[in-house]
Amino acid sequence: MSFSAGTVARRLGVAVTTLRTWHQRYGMGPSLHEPGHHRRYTEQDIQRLEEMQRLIVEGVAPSEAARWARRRGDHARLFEATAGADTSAAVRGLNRAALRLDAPAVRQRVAEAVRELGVVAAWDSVLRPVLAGIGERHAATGGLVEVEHLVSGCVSGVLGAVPRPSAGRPVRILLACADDEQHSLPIEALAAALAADGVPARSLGARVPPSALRAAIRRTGPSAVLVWSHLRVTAAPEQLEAVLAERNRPVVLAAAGPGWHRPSVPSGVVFPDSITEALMLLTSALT
Ligand code: B12
Repeated sequence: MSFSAGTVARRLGVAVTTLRTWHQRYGMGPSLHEPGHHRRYTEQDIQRLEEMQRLIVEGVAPSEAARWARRRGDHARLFEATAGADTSAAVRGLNRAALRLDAPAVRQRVAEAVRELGVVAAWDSVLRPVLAGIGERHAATGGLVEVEHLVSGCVSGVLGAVPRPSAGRPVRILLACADDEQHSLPIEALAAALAADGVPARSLGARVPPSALRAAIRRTGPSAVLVWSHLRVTAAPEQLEAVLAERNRPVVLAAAGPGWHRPSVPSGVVFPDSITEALMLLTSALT
């Protein structure tokens, strides 16, 4: 199936001239070319454009939105390739080791998943399901706190052991948990995934008071900052407002995690929903 510029413009609700601009300026044009005919858009081209449009609405600059939308397509293809792998055995194995409180086996299983799938796929298809399962059972029974603690420690250890890019390179990404927020594993996974892509990041870990976040921003001048909040109570929007008010504010400020109440968050902040989206958003600020 392929589509004309007119059809695509109608579907997106933009003018055909806007589509042309996106093509000429940002390389977001139709990819299907038959000799003697106008180029036509494929379904994939349209998805990229929709993604770009969504980001522009969120306040991302068009050039960055285009770059991100293109890379998202590449990541999606990569993800489909790894998603074919059956990870249910890895999830079951890790769960069993966790319930036995067998730390060496837990560490080994986590390390195996990271080695075989890479950080992002290991997080999304093995570690996250196991953690979420533990969380659900804890919510239902009040138990398993010991399992949660043991697994968290092992996952932290393995993610922290993913080799970091060599020292001496400028570090332009800053990751932090919100004030009083103890759920740091998602930003640990993110730091490890960035490292695996060769991108250094500075992580302040759990429970970062707003004054400390601002001090770190002043001293290191990051291009991109991500603040994680898992809980509603730790998601005070003032901590983001303070970052935006900095003279040297970052190009990208991301609020990640289910704690944030989006309508209360100041505009100019973006909301990545997944580790893949966070990776692309943060690295888009570096170019
Ligand atoms: C591990 C864990 C802990 C560890 C954290 C260790 C650490 N270093 O991170 C410890 C033991 C410290 C802990 C403490 C507490 N915890 Co806790 N914890 C968890 C657990 C099991 C996993 C957390 C995690 O890493 N989640 C990440 C993944 C696994 O979550 P997910 O839902 O799949 O993720 C979604 C998004 O967040 C997003 N996403 C996932 N990863 C990433 C990465 C990036 C970069 C991005 C952008 C998006 C993204 O995609 C998913 C789809 O939306 C969760 C269960 C859960 N479902 O999250 C409970 C959970 C978050 N904890 C909970 C609670 C209540 C607490 C405590 C208050 C308990 C207590 N009474 O002390 C304290 C909180 C203290 C505080 N002030 O922060 C509740 C929160 C309920 C709520 N919404 O209010 C949960 C949901 C468990 C439950 N069902 O009851 N916890």
